[in-house]
Amino acid sequence: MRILNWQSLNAAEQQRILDRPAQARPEVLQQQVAEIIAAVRSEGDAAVLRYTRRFDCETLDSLAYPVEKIDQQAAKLAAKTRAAIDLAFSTITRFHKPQRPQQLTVETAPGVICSQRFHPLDAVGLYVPGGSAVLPSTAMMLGIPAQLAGCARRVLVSPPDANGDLSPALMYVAQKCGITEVYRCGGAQAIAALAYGTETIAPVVKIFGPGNSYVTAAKQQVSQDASGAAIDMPAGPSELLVIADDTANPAYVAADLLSQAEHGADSQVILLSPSADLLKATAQAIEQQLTDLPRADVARQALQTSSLVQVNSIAEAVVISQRYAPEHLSLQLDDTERWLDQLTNAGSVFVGHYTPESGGDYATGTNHVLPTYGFARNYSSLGLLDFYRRYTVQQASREGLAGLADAIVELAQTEGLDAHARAVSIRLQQQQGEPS
Ligand code: HSO
Ligand code: ZN
Repeated sequence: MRILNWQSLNAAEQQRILDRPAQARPEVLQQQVAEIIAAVRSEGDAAVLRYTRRFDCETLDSLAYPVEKIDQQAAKLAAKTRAAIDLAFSTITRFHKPQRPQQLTVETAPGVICSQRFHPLDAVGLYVPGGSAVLPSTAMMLGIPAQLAGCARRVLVSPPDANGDLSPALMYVAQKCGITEVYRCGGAQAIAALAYGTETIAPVVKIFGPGNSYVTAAKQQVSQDASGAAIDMPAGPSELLVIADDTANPAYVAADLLSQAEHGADSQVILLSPSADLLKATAQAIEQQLTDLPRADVARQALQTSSLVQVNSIAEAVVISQRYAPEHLSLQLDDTERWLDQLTNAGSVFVGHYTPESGGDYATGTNHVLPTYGFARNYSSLGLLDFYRRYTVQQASREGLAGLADAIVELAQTEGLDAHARAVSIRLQQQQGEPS
C-alpha cells in the first residue's frame, strides 16, 4: 500500500482519503429495492419465497424454520464453538444488562409530577446477514439486548443456505437468546416482510441489524413510511481507523487493518501515524499477512480505497479521526488516556496494544452493531436502550395547574392559540369540586 503524507496533500486530496467508497449507481439500487418492497406488499409470502429461491435456495418451500429444525441444527454444533458462544454470550450480557433504563420521576413545580418511562418494543426484527460470511456473533449482538429488554416477539431472519438450512452456530445463538420466531429469508425481501408482514410473518415495529446495500436501502425505505417500521441505524460497510505511534507493533496494526478489510470489498481502513518507520513496517506486514489469508482477494479490493497516512502529530490524527468519524477507532499509542476524551466521534474505541478490533466483534462485551459512513457523528452504537420506547407521563393537581396557568395562557396567546389557553382557564374558573 502507498503511504501518503497528510500535509503534502491539498484539501481535495485529503478529503478523498476520508471519502467512503461510493455506491455504484445508487438510484438503480433504490429503484430495485422499491420494486422488491412493492412485490412483497402486494404478494406477501409468494414474493418473499420467489426471491429467496432465486438468491438463496432453489427448493425452499416455506419461510418458517420450525423449532424441531432449530433444535436439530443447534445440536450439531461442535462443543468448542458452543463454549466460545457461551463465553461471548456471558460478556455481552454482562455489559448490556446494567444498561437497563430507570424510570425517572420529578416534581417539576409544586403539584406537577412528570415521569419518563420505558417500555420494551413489542415486536423486533433481527436481521442476520448470510452471503459471503454467516455471522452468528451478530445474532448475539441483536438477540441478547432484545431478550434483556423483554421484547415479546423477537423475530430472527437470515438467508438460508442452498439446502434451506440455517447454520448450527446461528441456531444455537437463537436458542440461547430465546428467539421466538425464525424465518429463512434475507435481502430487501426480508426487510419488507418484517416491516409490512406477510401471511407467515407478522410485522414488527423495529428492524435491527447490518446487511448489504440492498438491506440497508430497504431499511431506509421502510423507515420513511409511517406504516413501515423503525430501524436501528443506517449501517454500511465496516471501517477501521487506527492511530498508532512508534510504540505500536506493525504486525498487530496490519492484522487489525486486514481484519476489517476482509469483511468486504467496500470496507475501508485507515492508518494515521506520525512515525514513518511504523507506516513502512505496517505496509510490509500487510503484504506479508495477505499471503496466507483465505479472503485476501476481498481484503485487497478493500485496500484499494484504504490509506496509510503520515501525520505530523497525534494531535493532528485526532482532528482527522474526529472528521472521519470511524465505526471502529483503534488507539495503539503510548499515552492513550491523554487523547481518549477528545475522540468522541467513533462507534467504538479500542484502547491499547492488546485490544484488537476483532475482540469487540466477538467477545469483549460491547455491541458490534455500530454507525458507519460518518454516522458516528450523530448516531449511537447499538445498546439495550434501542430496544425500548421512551415516553413521558405528567399529572398536575388543581394547585399545580394554578401555579403554571399564567405562563401557559401567556404562551398560548403568544402563539395565537386561544383554545390552548382556554383549556387551562376553564378549569380554574370552575369551583373546586365541580365535575371535571
Ligand atoms: N466488524 C463487524 C462485525 C463482525 N465482525 C462480525 C466479525 N463478525 C462490524 O462491526
Ligand atoms: Zn469484524
